[in-house]
Amino acid sequence: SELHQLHRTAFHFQPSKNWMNDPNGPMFYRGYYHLFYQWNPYAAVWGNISWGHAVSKDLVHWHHLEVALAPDQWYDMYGCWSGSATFVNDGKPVLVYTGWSNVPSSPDRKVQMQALAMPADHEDPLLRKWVKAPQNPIVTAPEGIDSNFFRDPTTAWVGEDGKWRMLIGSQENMTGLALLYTSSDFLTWKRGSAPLHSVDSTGMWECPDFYPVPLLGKHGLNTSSNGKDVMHVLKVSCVYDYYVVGTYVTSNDSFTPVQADLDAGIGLRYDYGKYYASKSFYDGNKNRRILIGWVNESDAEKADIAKGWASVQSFPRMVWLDPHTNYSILQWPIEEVESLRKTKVSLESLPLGKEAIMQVKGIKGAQLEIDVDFQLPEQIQAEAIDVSASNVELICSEKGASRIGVLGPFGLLVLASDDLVEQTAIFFVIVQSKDGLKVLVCSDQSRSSLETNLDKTSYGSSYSLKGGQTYLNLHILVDHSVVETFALGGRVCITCRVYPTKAIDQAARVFVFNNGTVPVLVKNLVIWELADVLIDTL
Ligand code: DQQ
Repeated sequence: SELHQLHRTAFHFQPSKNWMNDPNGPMFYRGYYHLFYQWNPYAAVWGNISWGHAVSKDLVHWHHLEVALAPDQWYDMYGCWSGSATFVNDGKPVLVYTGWSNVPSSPDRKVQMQALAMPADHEDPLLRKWVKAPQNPIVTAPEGIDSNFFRDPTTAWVGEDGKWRMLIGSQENMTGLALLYTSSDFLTWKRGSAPLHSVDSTGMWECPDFYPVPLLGKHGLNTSSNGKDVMHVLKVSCVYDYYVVGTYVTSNDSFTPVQADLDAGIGLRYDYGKYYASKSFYDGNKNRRILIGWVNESDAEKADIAKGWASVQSFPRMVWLDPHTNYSILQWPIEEVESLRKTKVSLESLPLGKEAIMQVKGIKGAQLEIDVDFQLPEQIQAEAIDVSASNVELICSEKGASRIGVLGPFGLLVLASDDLVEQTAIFFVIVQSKDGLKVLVCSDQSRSSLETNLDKTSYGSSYSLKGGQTYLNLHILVDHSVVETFALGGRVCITCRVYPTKAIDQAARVFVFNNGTVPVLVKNLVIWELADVLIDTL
């Protein structure tokens, strides 16, 4: 229906139609960014998985190309699953992906194995045609590993000995595994003597990602970089995208998390909302590391079929190590978003007393970038609420945006109708937890749409309130049915999907509110309307 098409995004990447999931093989090559993605060319549900392909000069304006990999070989006949790009031999790109097939000897048993593809013509900057290696499959499941749990090869990197290394996601007796493989020629791969990392009871590790970040600075590093000023990030996807920062010693391929209690699969998350199977790449064009993640729908499958499409990719984010810790990363929308900015409104020093709510005038629509600083009062008064990683989401929903609190809830309502019956609330609450003062960051979707049959789960996370911290920042991208929140300078990210029926397009409004009894101040607020990005086909 027409309403459904209004939920299509304006500047988040989408295929022309049908189902999409994981981003695959992102890279910058000869002037173009390439994005591949898990795509069903024939329906708006998962299946027939091929690698869709698009290129861009700026990671914002995309052009669709023909399918790069289709399930047309015996070893990938049921699907070309996730994988990564690596530059080999003088910067020539190759793709390694997972083929889903069956074993010729027992046709009912599905298996996963890794396959290699090369550009038909690496002089073509668009890399339009890909050729699968005659040697495929290049890696099959080793002894003791279930071939149903053997997938999603990472970008490869070179170790001290000059050999290539890559990770493959797996599990053994519910222990999540990042299996290490080494090679001299990219065709023959040998299993390392131990996995690079594993964590008990975390289940299958899908889509591992492993990359270096500088100890200091925001710049990106080539995936093979290492040294004393370098830390490594390991991300795995198991229900959510979890990451852990550690030190990686290439001489013995040991990876040691700096904080054992924040280990992969149990600790920090890239995003506390809808965000999965993400992948990063080193952007040699702008010397930074970029992260892209799959943002699934929150509506029912039959709604996806009706609208003819499902899923978007997150807006590309830059990632770097938080200079205040050595165990967490920061994320921020890439600066290219600025090229989309149109009308701007801003305001300063707006006091918000108890139960204050105010519409931000002069701006409307469902395509916005918002930046706001809330100033905290000198005297912090906090409700006694004990928050932990396991209860924070529940607290965000039980203590939603409309409740009267003490210092918070205060924040923004986006995609709000004039009468406020529809609204998506992004807000803060200051709480006194057993382990100190915390800021709750919540994304409350409970009133986001009058439509039922949607998953309106609230999302959230918490962060320790530092002594001397005087303001709290929210940076938000709103794009019709996606709201991506970067809170506290990119320390906490939350992405959600919402499907308003009234607060659509030009009828969508923004409000600031404070439902705490303690007054807060909007120190400054800036909102830009963002332009459409037309994704064409080359
Ligand atoms: N999606 C792919 C798999 C991967 C999963 C299949 C993660 O390769 O493990 O479409 O979403």
